[in-house]
Amino acid sequence: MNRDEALAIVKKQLTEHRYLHTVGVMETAIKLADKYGADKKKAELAAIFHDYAKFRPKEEMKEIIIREGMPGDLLDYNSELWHAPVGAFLTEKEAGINDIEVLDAIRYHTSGRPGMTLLEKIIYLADYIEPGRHFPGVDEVRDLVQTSLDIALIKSVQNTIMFLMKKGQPVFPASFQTYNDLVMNKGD
Ligand code: DGI
Ligand code: FE
Ligand code: FE
Repeated sequence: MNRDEALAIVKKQLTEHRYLHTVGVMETAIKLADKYGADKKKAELAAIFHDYAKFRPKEEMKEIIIREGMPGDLLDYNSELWHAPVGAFLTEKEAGINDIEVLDAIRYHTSGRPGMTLLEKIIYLADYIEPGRHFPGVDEVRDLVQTSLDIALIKSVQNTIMFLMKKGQPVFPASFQTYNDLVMNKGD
């Protein structure tokens, strides 16, 4: 599937604002793939579809999570987490994309996971730093990504967890596991 076909499919699923975010993630992901030696076409496709399920009704997402045997603890946490695994499922089912690397990058774009692949790291970070993002700490991560993908990723996962904790919100265990895995394996 080429870029324009993919963009046309997701455009129908998204608001204008979320579509512009998606284009920002796509452009950022391609640049990161180029810089860090990942497959640029896979980065492009994963970025385009990463928020595919963002506006599905909660009941539909819940039903898919149960029916498809996705991790049960997802339902105990913020429903904002659901669009990532459900998005991977629907991207395969509705758009016919079956590249597991692309689908996993969509699946883990919100929480991350221990042992993230290069492509998963790129999509997580591109989602965090695309030009339309404006929140405290984003410029620091934009700077860090110029020198180290992993250091930038640790910072972004840390910021996300700290943001949730400051608001007194629960943190999904996979987010903590991602953080621990990155910090314990960063190799210095
Ligand atoms: O879909 P986007 O807005 O582009 O970004 P995203 O997929 O990273 O989703 C961010 C949302 O997910 C945000 O509202 C915070 C929430 N979130 C991310 N990690 C966790 C989380 N919520 C909980 N409860 N726990 C997490 O670990
Ligand atoms: Fe998302
Ligand atoms: Fe996003």
